[in-house]
Amino acid sequence: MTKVLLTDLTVATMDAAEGYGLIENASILLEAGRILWVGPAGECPAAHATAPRQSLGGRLVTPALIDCHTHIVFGGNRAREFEMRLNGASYEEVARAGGGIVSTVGATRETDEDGLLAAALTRADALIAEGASTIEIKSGYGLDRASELKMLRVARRIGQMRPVRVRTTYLGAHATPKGMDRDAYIDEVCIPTLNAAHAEGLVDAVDGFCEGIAFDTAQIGRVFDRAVELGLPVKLHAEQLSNIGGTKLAARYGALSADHVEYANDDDAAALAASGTVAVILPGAFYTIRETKAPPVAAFRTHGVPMAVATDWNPGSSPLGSLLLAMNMACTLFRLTPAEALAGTNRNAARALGLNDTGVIRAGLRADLAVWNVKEPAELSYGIGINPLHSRFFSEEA
Ligand code: DI6
Ligand code: FE
Repeated sequence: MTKVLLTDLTVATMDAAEGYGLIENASILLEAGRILWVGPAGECPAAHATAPRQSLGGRLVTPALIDCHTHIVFGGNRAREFEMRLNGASYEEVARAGGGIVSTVGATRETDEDGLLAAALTRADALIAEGASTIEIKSGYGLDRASELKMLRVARRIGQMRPVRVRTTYLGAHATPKGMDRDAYIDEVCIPTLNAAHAEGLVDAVDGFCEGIAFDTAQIGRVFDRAVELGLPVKLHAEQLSNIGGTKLAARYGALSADHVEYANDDDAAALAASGTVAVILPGAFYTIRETKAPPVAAFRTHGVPMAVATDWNPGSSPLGSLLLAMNMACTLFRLTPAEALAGTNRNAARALGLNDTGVIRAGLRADLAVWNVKEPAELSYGIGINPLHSRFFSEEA
């Protein structure tokens, strides 16, 4: 990309500890996929004044959005199960009909790589259409070596086929395959599969589901120990349905993020603050499972825990394909401010993925920008089911 001076815009740089870092009548100079300069139009250095200009017609520019927690590679869907439950079926009846996470594992194992890719691309496209430049994608519906590797390969291919950066997360410790013992699964399948996936260069981070219905802290700890040996960062689904110590475990391992965290307490928030771990808020799952315990947002603020917001897009607990709607829900359900919700889908989402070159508009960082047909940043969280994206700039640079 040659030099271009974006003019006639308002920018929310998000390059501030609080608020939007708003500059009205701003200009942004881009070159070769990088931000060269940003500031008030009147202060643009003379050396840049001759660069080709592109007027943005008074629109708002923010960092491009980042969905830092998704499970968008999966086979089938669970609409039937949703319908059965609303027609009065009990949990047992749904399970007997093959519902729940095992049904997605079955469908994911049965679908070949191209089939999984075609479905996942439509989901990635929906996120891109709302201004996303970076998407995290987890495995975790394969639960055997071949199927977990297949999911991660599909995730990598999305990043090659679309103008979007994909960060892959190995979530082998998501559930136990039918008929297998949890400890045996962790030691004989999950960890060996992590080794294989890492050897193929398919893993950017390692995640787990720490919950009574999934894995305890000792089991997750064994997976994390291997991640540390491989030099991979960790993150954790923690305290979603109960408090069993996942958040403190994540903090002990210096995790990039602890996700869900509805049942986290004040001590957990202090631990996250001390380890610099991001709390990822996932209102789509809270809404879908009709949870009533909200995450401890006030404690996160008091202790200075950075908060991110993501879709958790998955076929079971969060079939939510809109990051803008996740922002709205974070505000309405959890009382995040619109500035916190926006930081949650750019600056803090980048941090939850260990990325320090995107998520903020600052000289030297990637030219990942979203241009919106709105006047003020609060409109992005305020609308429900409205997509005001005008255009997007994506830094192709490796
Ligand atoms: N937490 C969740 O809410 C989902 N996974 C997880 O770790 C549930 C996934 C599913 O039901 O398919
Ligand atoms: Fe999740």
